[in-house]
Amino acid sequence: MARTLKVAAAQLGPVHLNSKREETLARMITLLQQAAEFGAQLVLFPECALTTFFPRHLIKTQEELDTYFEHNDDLLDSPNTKPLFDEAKKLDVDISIGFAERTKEGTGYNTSIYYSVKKNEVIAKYRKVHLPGTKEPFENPDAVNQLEKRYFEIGNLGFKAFRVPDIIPGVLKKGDESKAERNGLGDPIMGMLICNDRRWPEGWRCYGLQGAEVVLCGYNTAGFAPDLWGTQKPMTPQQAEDDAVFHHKLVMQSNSYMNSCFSISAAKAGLEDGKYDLIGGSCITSPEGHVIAEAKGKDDEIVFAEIDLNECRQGMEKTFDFARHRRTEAYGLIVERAGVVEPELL
Ligand code: CDV
Repeated sequence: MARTLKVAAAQLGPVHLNSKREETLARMITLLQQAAEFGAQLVLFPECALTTFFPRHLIKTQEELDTYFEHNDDLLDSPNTKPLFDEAKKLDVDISIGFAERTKEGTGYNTSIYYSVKKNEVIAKYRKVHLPGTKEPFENPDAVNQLEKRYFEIGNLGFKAFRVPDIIPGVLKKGDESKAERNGLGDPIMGMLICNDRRWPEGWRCYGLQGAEVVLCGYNTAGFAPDLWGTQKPMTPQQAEDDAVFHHKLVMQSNSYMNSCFSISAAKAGLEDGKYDLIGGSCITSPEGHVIAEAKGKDDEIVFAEIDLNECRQGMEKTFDFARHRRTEAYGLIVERAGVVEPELL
């Protein structure tokens, strides 16, 4: 039985410091409607989709900082986001969306949730683990800052894969296990990453070990940020942006391949706040590592594909059959050590 899903990345063009929340939400609703016209059952929105990518700015007051965060635990009820979920309900589409989360206790996280329209509830939440950049701004006043370590705590929910209920008819359910000769017959298994996380194979592998078939990743990636990335090989802004898109696709394709899963990535793209360039490159990749759909530009755009999750089986059962081929006894360093310790000098 084919296990097909129609999926979309909703790439957003720039959202500015002075963009009105209602206007941004209206754009997202338009994208959702366009995706539904394609027949999408699931639409992924970018990291911190509702506002400009504020961690590039040194924000001086708590009052201003608060305007970039969602304070309501329940996005389905919050006036900032309710219209998007209402539209998803109307269109019968699942959505995954990234936003800055402020908990009741006051902790900030860079968060992403998965909303299941069949359940009419948020069925999974992920908080970004790999926070890039610095706590303090760079000394260079022209640098593009990345102050996520200042505004967010490290995600505390781990990499927990989840099944998406009732999105594919006829799949194997609990209680039918007698029929289960192999994995890959149930409701689709998904995982979420946020932006910089996609560059770290450890998170992908945690999902791979839970049989994830689709990894969702929203992002805001600067096109030109030499202070952040280093300047060993000086580049023009265009060369730097081309390289950033290359690295984005490289990690989406290679990690999809090495974990035998599809991936969907959605950018916030274009020139934000008048001068900060974000790459496009939203794409859908296959378990064999191919890009099967990608954005053409850097504006609001739907990237759509119909995928068959059974395509994950080839890698999962052959080259990357983890149970047969992984050698955990040799991987101790990966969890014992964070930084590099070189062998002794000769
Ligand atoms: N939002 C991000 O996590 N951005 C980072 C950069 C540019 C440091 C990224 O990995 O794309």
